[in-house]
Amino acid sequence: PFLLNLLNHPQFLAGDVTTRFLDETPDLFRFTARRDRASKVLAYLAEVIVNGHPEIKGKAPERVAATPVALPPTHGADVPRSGNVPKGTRDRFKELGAAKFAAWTREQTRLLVTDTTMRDAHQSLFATRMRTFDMLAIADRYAGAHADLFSLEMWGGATFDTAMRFLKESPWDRLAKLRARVPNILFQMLVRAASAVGYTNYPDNVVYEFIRLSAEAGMDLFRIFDANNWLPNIKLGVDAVLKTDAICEAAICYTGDILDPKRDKYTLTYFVNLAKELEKLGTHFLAIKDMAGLLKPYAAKRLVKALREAVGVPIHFHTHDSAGGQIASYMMAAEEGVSVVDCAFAPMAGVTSQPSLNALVETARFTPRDTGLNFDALQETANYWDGVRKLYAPFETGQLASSAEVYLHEMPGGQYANLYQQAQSLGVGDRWPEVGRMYAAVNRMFGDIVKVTPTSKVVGDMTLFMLANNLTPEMVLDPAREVAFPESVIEFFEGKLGQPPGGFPPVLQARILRGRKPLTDRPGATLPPADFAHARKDLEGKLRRPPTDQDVISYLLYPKVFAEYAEHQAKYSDLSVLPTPAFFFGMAKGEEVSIEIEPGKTLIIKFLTVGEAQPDGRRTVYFELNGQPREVAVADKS
Ligand code: BTN
Ligand code: 3PY
Ligand code: ZN
Repeated sequence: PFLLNLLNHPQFLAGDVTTRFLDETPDLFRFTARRDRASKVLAYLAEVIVNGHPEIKGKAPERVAATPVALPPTHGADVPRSGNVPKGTRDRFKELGAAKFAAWTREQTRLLVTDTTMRDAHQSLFATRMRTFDMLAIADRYAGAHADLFSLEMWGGATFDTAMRFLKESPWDRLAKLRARVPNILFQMLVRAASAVGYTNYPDNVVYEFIRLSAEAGMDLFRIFDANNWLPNIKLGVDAVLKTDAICEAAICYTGDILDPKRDKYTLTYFVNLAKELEKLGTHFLAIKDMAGLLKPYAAKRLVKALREAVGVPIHFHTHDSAGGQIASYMMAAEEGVSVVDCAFAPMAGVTSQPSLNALVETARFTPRDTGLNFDALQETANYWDGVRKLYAPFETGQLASSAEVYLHEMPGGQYANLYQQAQSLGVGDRWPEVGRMYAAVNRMFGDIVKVTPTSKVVGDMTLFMLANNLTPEMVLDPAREVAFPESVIEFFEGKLGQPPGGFPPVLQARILRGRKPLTDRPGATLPPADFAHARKDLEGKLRRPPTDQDVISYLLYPKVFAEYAEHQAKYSDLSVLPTPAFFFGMAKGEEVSIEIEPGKTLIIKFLTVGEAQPDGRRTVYFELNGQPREVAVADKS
């Protein structure tokens, strides 16, 4: 094919060929690149057909593979493409700039709504496994039919890590592709302050560069929180956002119960004082980040009232519906002047996810805080998400209903499905009810901390460690017993995630550190700055191409995960273009998928059959690729 391309090239035919012709004429290689790309995709499909997807094994529901997700009937036709999209919040933000946009937000009477379906909802329901493919399929419709949403939370939190680690796709591509399709609605992301989108504090220059690149890639609003509500760390994240033109939304992480007179650590005063400090840092918005769904309706009323009086920035309320009552909290907050609330489309809402967007909109209808959002438009999009959710059944926890037990264990909604997966892989999945109780006991032992990534992961790790080793809190505290504490627990007590409110419980800390001195300063103040040039060089060798700035920061945040992801890319190419059933469950005999590998270039792949195992354990998988027979040999690992 290369020779044919060369012989038919107009420049070649015209005799206009220099020695640099091959270098300067990339068209010639395009055909080979495509053929190569097709072979890689076939190699992946053959592997999944013969051996299964490593995460799915035995959990592939037969029906799912055969059911394509239906797009809303009005998808496409009535949806204007770029150039002709209705104006949305992003247009307003671009026109006003961050500070004036925040002032505009605070003046609005209608209750504004953020849709978290593409980030927190799937993080909280099925371990952050939603693929870019299923987001892109509905993106045009968002631009066309949902331009009146306040924002889409579609990046950050666990999505960055999970995209590479499990889905083998680029989080940066997801952002770029969604941005191209949805130019009019504000995009927002969740950043764990000094931990960026990771589980440990990074050097300051990594946090600055990550936020700079995210803003450059099209992120509009950054929600910054620290897992200890620790001001020095929050300040770092806020400063990094304020260096860009993006919107800064610093968060107070809510925990405890301000209505309970017996709990005096996380009081109304504590939260109001923290909010005032955040406003002093220069944040444009304030988030109430109720990651576990503990802010009950009457507490929400008191808190929002007090915050409205204490700060001038608009308030954005985030909760999880784990116990089932959180729409009431949103309405109480709405009465007290909250500006924006976080919801997810109904099929992706409830239980450990956000409250239902469709329900919230109807609850507020014909009241002074009517959202003005259209019932039918929302319902059609909800129907789409209903189909998508079914594809991810293997990653669900099986928890079918809300549970008030969250008031006991206080586990963040975003951790639930992930901790469940971890419990399964450690062989304690069948003891899930015990996990909640042990989680609460670990929290008490740690001094009643704020539990949200990454501190929630520390509590989760300790919980699973104690369950797996049949340890009680008394046994852990018994000085006569040797306990090999998990690494994340040691780091937490070393102060590597910052300082929790009220400090560490001294006896447990001394026992864990065995005489070593903990950090009391901001970890970023002493961590040596990352060496970007060195990382770039290191990566160049691994990638065999010049790394982009995005590659470099991904590598600095997740050295191992990024390297493995890059290797997978090199072997199988970009798989985000595969429909989700094919990606996770392979294909059924006779099934055909069409894959757009680049705009206008489609591969039609039909899976025919698998041959008998050869003496060397290999099987041949038979496909048709654009009508031509193709065979792939795969080692059968069964
Ligand atoms: C949380 O723990 O609060 C949020 C969930 C994030 C879980 C991710 S999945 C990959 C990484 N490894 C873990 O053990 N947990 C995190
Ligand atoms: C995350 O950090 O991923 C969270 O969702 C915290 O709530
Ligand atoms: Zn959340």
